[in-house]
Amino acid sequence: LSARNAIAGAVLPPVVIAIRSSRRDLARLLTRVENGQAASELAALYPHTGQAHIVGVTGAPGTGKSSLVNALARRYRREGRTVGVVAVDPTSPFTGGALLGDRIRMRDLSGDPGVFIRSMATRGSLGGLATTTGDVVRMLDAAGFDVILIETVGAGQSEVDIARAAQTTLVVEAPGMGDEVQAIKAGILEIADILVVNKADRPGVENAVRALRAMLDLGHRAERTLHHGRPAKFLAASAGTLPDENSAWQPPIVQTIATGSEGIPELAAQIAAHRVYLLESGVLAAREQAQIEVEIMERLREALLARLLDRADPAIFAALVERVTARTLDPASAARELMARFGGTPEP
Ligand SMILES: Nc1nc2c(ncn2[C@@H]2O[C@H](COP(=O)(O)OP(=O)(O)OP(=O)(O)O)[C@@H](O)[C@H]2O)c(=O)[nH]1
Ligand SMILES: [Mg+2]
Repeated sequence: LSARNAIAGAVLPPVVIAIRSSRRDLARLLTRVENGQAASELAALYPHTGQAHIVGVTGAPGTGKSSLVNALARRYRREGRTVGVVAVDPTSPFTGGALLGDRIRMRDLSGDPGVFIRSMATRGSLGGLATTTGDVVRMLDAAGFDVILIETVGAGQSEVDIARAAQTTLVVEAPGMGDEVQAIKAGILEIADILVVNKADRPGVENAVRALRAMLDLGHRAERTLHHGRPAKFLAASAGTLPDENSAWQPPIVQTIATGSEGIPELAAQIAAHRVYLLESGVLAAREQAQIEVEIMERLREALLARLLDRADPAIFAALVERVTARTLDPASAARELMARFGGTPEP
């Protein structure tokens, strides 16, 4: 941290100095981020982000994500790298809702000034969980952590959205849980840069690895793009800039025993290799551009909707709902009418 402070010393905004020198300031600011009250601080620190390797860890409940995060964090610390952890799921050990054993394991990390653990306070936070998680990650990035690990329970679109904040995404499976099928359903194989078969000490590991390999061969990654939420007009602006990721990076399958730290060096090596690939191929820059486009669009959508609803007359809205319910008006026409009445003129 001090090295980075020295390099940019003269131009560091106060907020960056604060979060790099005081964990209490960092914690306090993160709470404000979660409450949607830190727009100016986020703006000030944004130029000082972009240094950390952001690693997402997702997978079905109980597959060993927290144990893996713990094992990886300890390994990075031994290498002298600092680690930020963001746990998004409320049942995660980091939130205290966990088994005692998990909390004891976390203790050796939480006393270490080179590790900062943050659990996301609530679902449905202002501006959406994915957006808030992204802002929390940015703040940890600006705070100077070398690696940021984001743990989420992989189940649906929101996890996919959160994974967009990550540069390298690990999808964690465990033998004998039927997770392979789960993964297809949720589409999370599509977001996997590295597949981890944890609990390799349990029976059925070979089957799990074989099933995953078969699925990878079937080309479940074909859909990996980030056009979600990008209108065609703007999509065209960056079309063709995304390299063909599927041919260039084949997601490795790494077997681990998180509780015994086995396979962790191999996993860390694959994570590092993916980082090198991202940088050298230009995929990192291309993905980031795509992510930024999506984020701006989403924030714009939110802002426009908020502005319109702010102006709209609740009585008129209620009347429209009634007409749609009575089948005298269709929903699209109702939305158009609201748009025509309240969305037309820009604010002075
Ligand atoms: N046998 C074995 N047990 C493991 C391994 N990794 C984790 N566990 C155990 O599996 C249980 C769940 O581990 P967690 O790390 O909490 O899993 P998680 O995916 O974070 O769980 P959620 O956050 O609740 O979804 C704990 O009891 C761990 O001790 C492993 O490699 N082998
Ligand atoms: Mg967990």
